[in-house]
Amino acid sequence: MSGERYNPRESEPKWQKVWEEAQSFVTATDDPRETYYVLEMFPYPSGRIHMGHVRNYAMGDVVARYQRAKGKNVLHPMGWDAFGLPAENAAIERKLNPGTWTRQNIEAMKAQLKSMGLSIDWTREIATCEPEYYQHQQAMFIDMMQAGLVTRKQSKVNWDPVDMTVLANEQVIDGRGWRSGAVVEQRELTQWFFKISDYAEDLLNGLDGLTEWPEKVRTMQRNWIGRSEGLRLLFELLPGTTTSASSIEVFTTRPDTIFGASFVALSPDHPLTAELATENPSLAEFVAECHRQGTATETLEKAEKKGFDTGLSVKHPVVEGATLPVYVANFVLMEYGTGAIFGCPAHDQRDLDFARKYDLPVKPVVLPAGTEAKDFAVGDEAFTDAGTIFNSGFLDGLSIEEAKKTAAEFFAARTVDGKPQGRVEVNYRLRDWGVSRQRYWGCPIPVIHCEVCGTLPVPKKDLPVVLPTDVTFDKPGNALDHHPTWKHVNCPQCGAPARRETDTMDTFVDSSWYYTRFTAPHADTPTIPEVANRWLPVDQYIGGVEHAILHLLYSRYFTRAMKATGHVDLDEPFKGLFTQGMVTHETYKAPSGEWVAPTDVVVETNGDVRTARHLQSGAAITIGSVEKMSKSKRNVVDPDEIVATYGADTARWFMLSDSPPERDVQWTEAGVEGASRFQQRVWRLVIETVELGAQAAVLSRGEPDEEATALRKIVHRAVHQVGTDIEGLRFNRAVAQIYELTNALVRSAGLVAAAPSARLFALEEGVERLVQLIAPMMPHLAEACWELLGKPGLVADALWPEVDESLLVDDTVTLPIQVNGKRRGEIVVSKGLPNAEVERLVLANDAVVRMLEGKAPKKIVVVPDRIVNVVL
Ligand code: ANZ
Ligand code: ZN
Repeated sequence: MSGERYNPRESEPKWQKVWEEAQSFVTATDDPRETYYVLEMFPYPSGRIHMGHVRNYAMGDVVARYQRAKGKNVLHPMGWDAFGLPAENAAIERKLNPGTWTRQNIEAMKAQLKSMGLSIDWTREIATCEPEYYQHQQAMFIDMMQAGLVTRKQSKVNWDPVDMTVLANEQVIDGRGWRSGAVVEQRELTQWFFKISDYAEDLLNGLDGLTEWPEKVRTMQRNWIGRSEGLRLLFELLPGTTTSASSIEVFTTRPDTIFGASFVALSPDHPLTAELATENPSLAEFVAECHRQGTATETLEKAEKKGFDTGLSVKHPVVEGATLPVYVANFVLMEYGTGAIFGCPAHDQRDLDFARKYDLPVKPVVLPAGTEAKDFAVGDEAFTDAGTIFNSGFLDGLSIEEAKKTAAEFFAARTVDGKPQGRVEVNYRLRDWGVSRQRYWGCPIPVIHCEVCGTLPVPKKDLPVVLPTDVTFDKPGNALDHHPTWKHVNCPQCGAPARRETDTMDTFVDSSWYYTRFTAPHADTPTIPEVANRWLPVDQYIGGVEHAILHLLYSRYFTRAMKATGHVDLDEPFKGLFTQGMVTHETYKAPSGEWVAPTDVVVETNGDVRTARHLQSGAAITIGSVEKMSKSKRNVVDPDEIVATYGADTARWFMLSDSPPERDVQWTEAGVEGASRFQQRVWRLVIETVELGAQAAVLSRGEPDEEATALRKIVHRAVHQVGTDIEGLRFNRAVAQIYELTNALVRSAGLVAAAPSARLFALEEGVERLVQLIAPMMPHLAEACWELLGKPGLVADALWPEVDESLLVDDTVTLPIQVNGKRRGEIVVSKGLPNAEVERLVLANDAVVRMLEGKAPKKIVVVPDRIVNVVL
């Protein structure tokens, strides 16, 4: 038996079948035990899982299996983020319906996930593209409309004139559509919005309570919400200006710099700009040019600062008799503040670039500490740090913060047009969430437009609004819009012919509540509130940091919206958040400059030198840097191939072992092989233990000797440590503990043969614990070992081993023995052993006996728990 190798290819499918038949991971809601909800971000069904998925799900599965073993009622579901653009693109390329393509992919990926042996409750599987799911999203959309959480308004969008669709800011690259390459236009479209900005303050404050989130994610969310306290400030237009307004209101966060103001600038979309442009064709042309440039914040930041002098002037609010010119500037956004600013070039980089270009004054008003006013000048770089206000009349000598307050109070007390000149205002960078997409493959927005009655929600009894399947993609644009009949309906109120909304929802809506649906996936309402409340918040959410902002913020908002509409009773959906690092791999390049896949490369190591050649042609290959696995660099390893070669347990183990989970992990052949060898090592240890047990069956198990107790201490400490490390998500440290434990057990297996009656028990106990410790990580191997050990039931159902606390305390000390001041040996004794006992042991020590040569020592000095001195 000991020659037998563990064969994952046979073992893994076998145990997967056993778990499935026993319904081991099906979760019941009425189970009275404490709940634990662990969730990995659900995948987009692209067709195949990648190594990033393997890492993500391996981590989640360790947590799920561990918490089950700790006696919790664990919810660990899986689903599919199944709507979105790639399906439509595939449909166009392959002439397949997006639904067919998506469902095929789901089947393929589900089989792959199953081959990983994940402890998932598949009875709760959901796919966001199925009416069973999205009908509830439609119902909640209607609830949100009725609760005033949804609005419909005009907004500027990036419009791709070739693909005939709206593009997200990220899809506009250098002013062109990412797929079509067409120059993107700005269009005003009427769109649906969730009023997330109403929750800006609440979403910001809620972050303080999310103590189990990475600090960096909380910071990213804070910055995204972007709270700033500022002042709305009125600038009077000079008397005689023939515009409908007599003043311009700006928003500023730096009223302390008002004495340094040198111009006022309006957004190209400001109403006053529009008014002036009707009379001024060159201004109209400038505005059109700004629109072509795009509104993506990033584009704006990189773009050259450009302005148009309107010829208007305003009074300087504090410098008597001075005036400031009014420009229209491409970097002023209409959606922020008031859509107008005052520029202080000395202390704002954009303003400085602008001032240099249009030759406007640059007057410094903040003096850096330790600088003389006469020595301070601003060159090409604005001074934006702290300092003392100068050149500023009544603000001179104040700090920035003091000056902000003083200026705000000053302007609040003055009036312009009968209104206070300044009003303190809090602003947020967070915009309302536009959810309309002119796309087929998404959740239809459940609304009907009637010329008489206006825009009405679809009556709930008529839900779901199902996507038609007989669509064609031969024309660019929205296939729903092109469908001959789908959009033609009768008005639910007056019965007249009306038009169905053909926009679908942003796929981020789908992923904003799926974790709630998992708690009652088959309910005929969106949630069963008391069930959702019992499971939520998710105890541990695990996913990539790329979702740190949008997905998590939208989910936090949606939970609040669901609370406002009575679907759940909580604010924060995710109690613990963990963002895992990426999986990387070396890159390989052929002489032609093409990337070569790792499977086509043979790497040879000669001492410290590693060389590579092409597997088929033998051509020399350059070994490049280690990069995130990506198709473009071809440095990907296919999970299917790894599972076929090494088994899922090896892949899981390696993913968990090599680096801290929040860091990147480099996939290497050597690493996987090491993991595979470890698997065999555990298997051999179990076989050996069983054989020793069989040989010793006739022996009665005696009292454990020192050797046995030492081993038991190692075992119990490992059980304790692995548990704490898994709870702290330090999987690599848990793995390191297990390696150490295995080494200790392998060593002691050799010693057991010498004294089976005293030591076998400790070895058996240790090996059994080892099998339980590896079970969350290598569940198939663990089941096979459990069976071999003759344990009843499944290790997947076994409770986490109890730790004998008395074995955790280190209750022995090693005392050095000195004879006439020279170290001659040592003894291990229990802590606090009485001196007389210590003396007795010392006198029996071999080295001491030899040196005494039969005589009695002059003196023995025992320093308790420290050292023993023998004087001859
Ligand atoms: C004068 C000033 C002087 C400013 C100075 C800054 C530095 P945050 O902090 O990000 O909220 N601003 C206001 N509305 C704007 C808009 N619609 N588009 C572009 N820029 C706008 O930024 C607030 C600052 O950004 C405001 O404070 C304003 O410029 C500018 F030394 O006012 B400041
Ligand atoms: Zn009507």
